[in-house]
Amino acid sequence: MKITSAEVFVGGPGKNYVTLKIMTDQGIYGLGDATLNNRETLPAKYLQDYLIPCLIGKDPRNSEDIWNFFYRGAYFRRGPIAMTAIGAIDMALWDIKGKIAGLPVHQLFGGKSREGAMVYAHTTGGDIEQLLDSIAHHQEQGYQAVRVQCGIPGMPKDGYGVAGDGEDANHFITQYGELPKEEIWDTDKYLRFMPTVFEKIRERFGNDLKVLHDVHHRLLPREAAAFAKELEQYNLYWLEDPTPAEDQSALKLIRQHSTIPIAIGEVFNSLWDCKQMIQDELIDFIRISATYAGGITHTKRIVDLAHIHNVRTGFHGAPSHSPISMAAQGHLNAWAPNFGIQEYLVLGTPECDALFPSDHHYKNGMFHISDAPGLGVDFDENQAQRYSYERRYHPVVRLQDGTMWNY
Ligand code: KDG
Ligand code: MG
Repeated sequence: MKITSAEVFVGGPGKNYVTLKIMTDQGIYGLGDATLNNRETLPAKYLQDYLIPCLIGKDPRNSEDIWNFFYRGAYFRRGPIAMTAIGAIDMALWDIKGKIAGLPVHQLFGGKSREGAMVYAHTTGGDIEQLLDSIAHHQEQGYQAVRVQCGIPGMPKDGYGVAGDGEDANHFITQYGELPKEEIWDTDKYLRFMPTVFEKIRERFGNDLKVLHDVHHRLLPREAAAFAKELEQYNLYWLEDPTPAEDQSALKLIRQHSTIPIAIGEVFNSLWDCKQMIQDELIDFIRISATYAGGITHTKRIVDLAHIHNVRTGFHGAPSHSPISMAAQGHLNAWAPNFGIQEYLVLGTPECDALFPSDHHYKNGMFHISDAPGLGVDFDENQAQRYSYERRYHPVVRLQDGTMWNY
């Protein structure tokens, strides 16, 4: 069996999905996702200019060797662009493998450990009342777990994770401006206000609701340690990215002062970015994604290491991941003995479903993976003709005096 060609498509309904299609001489094809949010053309170009020419003529069943050919074979290896591009190839090869076997991909690495995978949604409010309404609305839709982000009094209301009036909670992730929007951040106001939000949530919803919160890399280690200690009483499911992810030693200070579960890793691209924090058991949930961390082969390797160190999965699932990588993660979630939770924002607009037909579905707070062979997601090239690339940026963050801060 040989790979005969591969093509990259960029575009989608309101998003710049980067979709790879690998064709074989036996008519079977595989699909992968290389959507590096707000830098989408770069993995597309990396695939087209460097990786696809080497793929032609290779046996697609040798996914491990092909992964290492691209990883070890690149002298300047790792980084988000390369790992996202390699990841798309890897997903497509697992898709082909499953289709050859006539089996859904999770069967190829051990079958199902559970029927449905618990997911969490994003809830948001410009103030506490709006946030409580948003949580109640998601509970009605069956969610048992919600991420909560709230506007902070005295700070502009459109900060990270907070939808403006009448905006969808998912809007902020992908619908950014044509040039970076500037947000203002005030650590003291945030630290004073957020505990009151969790107090109100527990008063209104009790202790069963799983409550998650994303600090989005904004705090210094000492601030994060004090915040984590103060929040312990509200029994959070996790505190995400309390400090910038590249400083792994910062987590030690948080661990010394608090038992709050820590989730980190959505910006990581390889095992080497998180190996130390997993082995030292400085985190409770690993947030990598199949999209940004080299596809199924490499993500599974991270999950296996995490398993022996009591770290559970909590894969990144912002709406910038296409249904292809959400399916790749869905198969890992169905199998992983150390599954924790999956971030999932219902992507299912009619346009998105038409572009990526599949039988995977959300029901009552759970994601259910279908038994279709391979990844179980298709790609309609006729629909794809409707879309093209539109440049978008993440916002940037400044302190009130103008100093640049972490987005
Ligand atoms: O591309 C960046 C977004 O995916 C990120 O800001 C979303 O932090 C995020 C999350 O937890 O979903
Ligand atoms: Mg996050």
